[in-house]
Amino acid sequence: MSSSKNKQANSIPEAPTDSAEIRKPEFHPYHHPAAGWGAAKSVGRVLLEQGQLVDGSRAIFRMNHENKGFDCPGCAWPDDTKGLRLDICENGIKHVTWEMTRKRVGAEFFAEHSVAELSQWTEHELENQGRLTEPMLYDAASDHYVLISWAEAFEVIGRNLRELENPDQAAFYTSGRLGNEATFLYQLLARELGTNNLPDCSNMCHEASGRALQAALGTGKGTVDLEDWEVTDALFVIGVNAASNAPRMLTSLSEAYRRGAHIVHINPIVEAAATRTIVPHEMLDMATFRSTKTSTLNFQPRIGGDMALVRGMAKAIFEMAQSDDKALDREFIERHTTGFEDYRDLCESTDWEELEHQSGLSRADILAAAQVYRDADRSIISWCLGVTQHEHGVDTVREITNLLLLRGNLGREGAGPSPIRGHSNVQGNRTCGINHRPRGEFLDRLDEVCGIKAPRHHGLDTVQCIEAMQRGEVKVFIGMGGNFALAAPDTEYTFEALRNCELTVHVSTKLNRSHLVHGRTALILPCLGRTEKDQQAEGLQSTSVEDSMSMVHLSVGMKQPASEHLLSEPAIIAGIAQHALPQSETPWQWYVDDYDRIRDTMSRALVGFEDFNRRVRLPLGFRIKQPARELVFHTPSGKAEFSASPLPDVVPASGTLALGTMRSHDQWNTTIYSDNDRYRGVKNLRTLIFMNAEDMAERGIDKLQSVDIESTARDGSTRSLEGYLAVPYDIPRGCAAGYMPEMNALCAIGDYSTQSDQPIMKHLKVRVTPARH
Ligand SMILES: Nc1nc2c(c(=O)[nH]1)N[C@H]1C(S)=C(S)[C@@H](COP(=O)(O)OP(=O)(O)OC[C@H]3O[C@@H](n4cnc5c(=O)[nH]c(N)nc54)[C@H](O)[C@@H]3O)O[C@H]1N2
Ligand SMILES: Nc1nc2c(c(=O)[nH]1)N[C@H]1C(S)=C(S)[C@@H](COP(=O)(O)OP(=O)(O)OC[C@H]3O[C@@H](n4cnc5c(=O)[nH]c(N)nc54)[C@H](O)[C@@H]3O)O[C@H]1N2
Ligand SMILES: [Mo]
Repeated sequence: MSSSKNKQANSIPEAPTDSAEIRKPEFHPYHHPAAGWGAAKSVGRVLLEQGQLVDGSRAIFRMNHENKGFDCPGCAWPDDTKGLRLDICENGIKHVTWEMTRKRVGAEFFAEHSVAELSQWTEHELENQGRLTEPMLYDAASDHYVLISWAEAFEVIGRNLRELENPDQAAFYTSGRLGNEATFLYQLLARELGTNNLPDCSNMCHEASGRALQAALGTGKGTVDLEDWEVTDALFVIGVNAASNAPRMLTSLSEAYRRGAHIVHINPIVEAAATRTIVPHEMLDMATFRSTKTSTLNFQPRIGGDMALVRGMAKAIFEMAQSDDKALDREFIERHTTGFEDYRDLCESTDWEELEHQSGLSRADILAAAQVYRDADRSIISWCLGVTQHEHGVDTVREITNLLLLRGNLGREGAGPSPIRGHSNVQGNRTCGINHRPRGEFLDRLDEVCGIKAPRHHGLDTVQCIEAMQRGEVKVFIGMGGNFALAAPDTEYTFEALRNCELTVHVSTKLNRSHLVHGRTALILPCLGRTEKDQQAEGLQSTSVEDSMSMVHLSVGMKQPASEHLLSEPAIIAGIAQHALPQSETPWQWYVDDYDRIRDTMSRALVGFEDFNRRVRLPLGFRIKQPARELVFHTPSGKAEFSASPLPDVVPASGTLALGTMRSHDQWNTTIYSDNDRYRGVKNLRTLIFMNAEDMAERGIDKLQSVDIESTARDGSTRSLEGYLAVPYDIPRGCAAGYMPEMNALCAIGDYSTQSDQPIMKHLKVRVTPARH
């Protein structure tokens, strides 16, 4: 359908435009432990580049500290519960420093550069200009963004929303770092207006986990916390690149290893966390280069092969149970579950050849994994995008839950499911109402507490929202953080969809692609970052966030704002609401004056937030209760439910490869810090494809040779990227990997999971050939 090279309007530039410095791509396999001096060096470089050597270092010491500092705006890994002095990591530091940069983007910058010109810049060049400082309006006549006052900006949005024929013509996107208080106001605004169109980054991330856990256990979240990680006997880590994407997990992995727990990594790629690490906060280890192992076993299934592996492990447990009456926890199964017999029959009737073929692992490997699971009294299974971004993501998470149920690994210390969430508050966003399919009870309570009449019909998720914009049915798009244009699948299609809007609004800290791919009217609204002081009428404010393990705690900014013109996210939402809903009885400004007032309302509207203002001020905050952890299951049967789904066929057809898109070590989603990927041994290169050496040889492709990649969608349409470099890598045959967001050009809009509606970002069907040009 499209070729995305040299078509600026509908694609993204691939190489820096401004520098003579196009450095030579390099690839040398990496053999050092994760974290340690390589990480320290990389942090130093970012601190220097952003002019933050002193302030940045000071801030780092205030990060993730018991309600006194700000929460790291990076990943959702929980904070150390023992008040660890330096609970930080390389990528968290890079992330914070990126926000705290001294560089600024104000009206003068936009006067100098037209949108057409900025469209030629790379993602790194755009974000690296620094913090946005003033509200800007797109001026079509000059093709420049021009200064606008906040009052006028709110009026533009208010007018556009008031003039819609119906509220479902607006969509309210959230990227998962919005604090809980702003989140609550944001969903209130959408629902008071009359729509549940609340697409969010979860739609591309852990939607599958939420749906599977809800169906199986009656809760959409994991049930374990960090203390469980500290006592478990076996940890299974499936489809997570922890060293890059949740680096503080390295501490937990190495501690687990030291006390003799088993750690099993399941990933087509042996990532850095699956080998050794220098524990990020142990300075002595840094000085002496002492590293700790973070793995006892590694299995490399084929892409999409996890469900077959997990089913194989269950089958092995059933086989063991014939002579070992401790292999199954029969009492637990009897008392707390339904559907056991069907699941057992299904496992028994699936033959080993099929399991080996679909998982890409030998029976001996599957048995070895099962043995670790059998020998552990308590097991935790954790997973991330390697499991969820597939057609059968929901089935796979349910299969993981089935395996846990077989040995009663639920509702007791050291055992249970542990999805690793992405953005720092993506889990809190859902808890506080960002959900395009809200439950009736949630809305009933919201209506009662807030005096509104929320719509009951479901709203649009990310993919549906793009399709609706493309058809002209959604006319106003508001992005509360994030970089929708690039994060979403099918770059060209998504660009067209956004350009089709009457109005696009982005509340952002940094300049990004979404500002350049805009609607007829477009606004950029700059906001405070998490590191900054948030001063309102009643004093300095704090916001709260919820981590991957359901701990809710306060985050307090400590830096002077990047500009005096910035508003907080709650203030921006309130400003929009007052203009969009002139008759509203919600006390928007009163809420913004003192966030305690928002929290008081939330404590009445949200289950689990009782006494919110007091509990959130406890030293470590509070944990939202997970009923499933107490073995209370809000499922139709009142029990934990086994599933019995057929195994999908994930084996690529001859000549094609299964391609997974992922992050490098030097990026935060669409934010690219550099073109290096240290742990994977890559320098100065992002337009690459990791391939098995034999798959390369078969196609006559040499190391770092230029190739073309063509994906084929379900509907038969094709998309392509040209001039990518092939990197021979330790990955199973038939599998390949490369970086998002560049490779989103290959993801067809219609290729989303029928189970979770998530775009299938980890299993693209591609053909790779030597480059034609
Ligand atoms: N520094 C940094 N931290 C981040 C982010 C970031 O961009 N940068 N992003 C944040 C966000 S929003 C999220 S959601 C998380 C994402 O965290 P991850 O899930 O680690 O993200 P990816 O980079 O997509 O890596 C996916 C991993 O799954 C593996 N994989 C691919 N396909 C399969 C498969 O079929 N089976 C298995 N078992 N594994 C597979 C890949 O080899 C890779 O190791 O990280 C969060 N943390
Ligand atoms: N192919 C492919 N595509 C993917 C994925 C994949 O694995 N493969 N992963 C998906 C996943 S898991 C996710 S979560 C999405 C990520 O999607 P998004 O969350 O939409 O994208 P980010 O890149 O995290 O957004 C970066 C922008 O956020 C803004 N920002 C930063 N801090 C703040 C703040 O404090 N407030 C506000 N208002 N704005 C701020 C900055 O302007 C910055 O440019 O991408 C998805 N896309
Ligand atoms: Mo994510």
